[in-house]
Amino acid sequence: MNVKFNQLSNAIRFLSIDAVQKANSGHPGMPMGMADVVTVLFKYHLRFNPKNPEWINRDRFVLSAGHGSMLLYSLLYLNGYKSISIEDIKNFRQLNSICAGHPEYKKSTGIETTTGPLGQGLANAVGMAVAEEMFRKKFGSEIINNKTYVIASDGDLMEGISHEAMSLAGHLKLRNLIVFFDNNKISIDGSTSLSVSDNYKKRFESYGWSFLEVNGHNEKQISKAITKASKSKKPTIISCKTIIGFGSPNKSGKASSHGSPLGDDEIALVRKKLKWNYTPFEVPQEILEEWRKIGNKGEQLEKSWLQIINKKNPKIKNELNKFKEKLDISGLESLIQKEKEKYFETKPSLATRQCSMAAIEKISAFLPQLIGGSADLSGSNNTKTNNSKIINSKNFNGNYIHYGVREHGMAAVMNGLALYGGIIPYGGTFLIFSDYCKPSIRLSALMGLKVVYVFSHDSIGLGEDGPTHQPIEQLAGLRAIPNLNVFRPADINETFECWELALKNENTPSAIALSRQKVTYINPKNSKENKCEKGAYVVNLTSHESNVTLVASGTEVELALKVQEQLKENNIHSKVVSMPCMELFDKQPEDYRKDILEENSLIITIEAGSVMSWQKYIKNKGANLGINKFGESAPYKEVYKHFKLSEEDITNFIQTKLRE
Ligand SMILES: Cc1ncc(C[n+]2csc(CCOP(=O)(O)OP(=O)(O)O)c2C)c(N)n1
Ligand SMILES: [Mg+2]
Repeated sequence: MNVKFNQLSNAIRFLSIDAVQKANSGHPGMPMGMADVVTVLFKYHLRFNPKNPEWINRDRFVLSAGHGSMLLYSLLYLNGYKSISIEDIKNFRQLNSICAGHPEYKKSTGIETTTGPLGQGLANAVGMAVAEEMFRKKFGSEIINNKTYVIASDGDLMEGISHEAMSLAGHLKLRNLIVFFDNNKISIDGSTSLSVSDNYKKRFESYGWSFLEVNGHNEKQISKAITKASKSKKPTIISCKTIIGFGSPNKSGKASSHGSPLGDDEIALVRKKLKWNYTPFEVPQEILEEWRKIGNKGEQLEKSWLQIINKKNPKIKNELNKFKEKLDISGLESLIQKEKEKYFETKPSLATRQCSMAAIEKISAFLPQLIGGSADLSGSNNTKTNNSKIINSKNFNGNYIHYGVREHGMAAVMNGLALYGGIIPYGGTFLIFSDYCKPSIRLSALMGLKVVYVFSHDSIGLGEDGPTHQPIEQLAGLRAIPNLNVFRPADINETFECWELALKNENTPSAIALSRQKVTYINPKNSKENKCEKGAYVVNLTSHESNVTLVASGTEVELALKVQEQLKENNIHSKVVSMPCMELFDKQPEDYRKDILEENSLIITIEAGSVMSWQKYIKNKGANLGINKFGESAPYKEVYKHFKLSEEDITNFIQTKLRE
């Protein structure tokens, strides 16, 4: 039997329909509508090798419209990826199935990123395309020349993040980025005419993209457009006019096919209409074989690529292999120790954002994989150092990206950079605007990516810019995200240590909160160990008999030390604990935690922000000192006084407490 094009695409349609029906939940409409487009892509254009999903020069395929996850799972199964069997597809949306409701990134599976929150995949793809440009520059275009393909839905393009990321992609002229817009004009509430009147052609052309339009069910048109896009010097969006739920007599073209099973009766009608006379989950041998032939081409593709490397530059293989492994950061510890020793002598008083710049400058000289940037606050976040070389559309041989005022885009692009491999991205903005990055930070954490968020201006200590810029609830909010380490170092010593930990943590992103205002050097002992590693440690105690424990983070550690002195003058002995990272502290064995926060001590926590994340640490009569309302615009010392966070206020508070 000669397998026809539509039999290949119908295999995707019916696997999707059947899996959604069996799970009794999911989204059949999108895979049914886009099956033809992806069949053309995989059959004729995509360079991938199911036997080696980690092939560095593979084309990336990002399903930004993650609700259509069955489209991706069907493709991976049909092409012969080991990660997904027919049994997995039958277990769609069940506990522990790789075929989760929305695609969840897992190395070596063919699932390139986690998608579902609309717009994220699209912006991740921009990061992947930037990474490709960088490595193409580094290794040459015969060795790195992969494309990044994305499927984006109406919803993806309505999201704000799509504007940020597409604009940046146009600015950087990412010519290997090709987006398929599933232009089915349907979203959940019904026709997109309810809510959007954008002229997509004009929108994308104004960003500096090529815009093409095809009938998304016409094999030749789709293929021609992809060929054209591949030759473009700009990123390309191919608007594919498709019918959601294609093939369903009663539900195609309607929102009702978007997110619910079609139902047995309707499925029977689709089978009839598309002439698919097979049982659920059955893919006839010839059709499966035809698909597998497509997948099997990948082995040869990778072999030919290896031959080019052998001919051109066999030594490069070692470097390319590194992409698959953990990044080599041996030597980081001794570098940081040396710096700490130096600062122990000079004991500089610097804002921790300046300390962070010193750390980045040192580390980036030694770790070229560190790729920085800022959302238009380079000078304030201190993310740009003397070692920073700007990346732009004419030169990708750099290590610093000016993301523009696009915090959300920046965060998602960083995820894409990390996903490509071989890069540790860091990017800065004010802590207050971590809220503008939040959905992507959450995905860094969910995917377990090594991404470092540099958040300066971390409290009311920024002063006159006032409550719009003074973070209150941001630290608590970040700490509430699972698998994110939130660091708030107290001086240069801690800042270097926190950077070291951020770079060592393989599967956990980090947010480093940094001060605008100066802090004094607090490290009493010249110790080789990384004191921040356990999340909290004792900085100073005035007596072993102390009955007050002051626990603080960042700039408030210095404040706690001053309070400690005043208490001592009043014959009250205390212990000051610096807690730069709650997440690491909470993971310590009970003995350590009890040693730091003794049961019968009066525990007072101090942080110039919401007390929410500190409440778990107080025992007995203890108290959480912080700020649970919006800040004030004034010189920062006055703002501290206003919120009763001056040393006098805190000392008085503790004395009163002790008398209770
Ligand atoms: C950020 C975000 N907001 C809302 C949703 C819920 N949601 C899932 S799909 C969708 C829109 C569906 O329309 P479209 O993107 O055009 O997909 P189609 O129905 O055409 O497949 C929405 C609102 C989401 N997944 N992510
Ligand atoms: Mg749609």
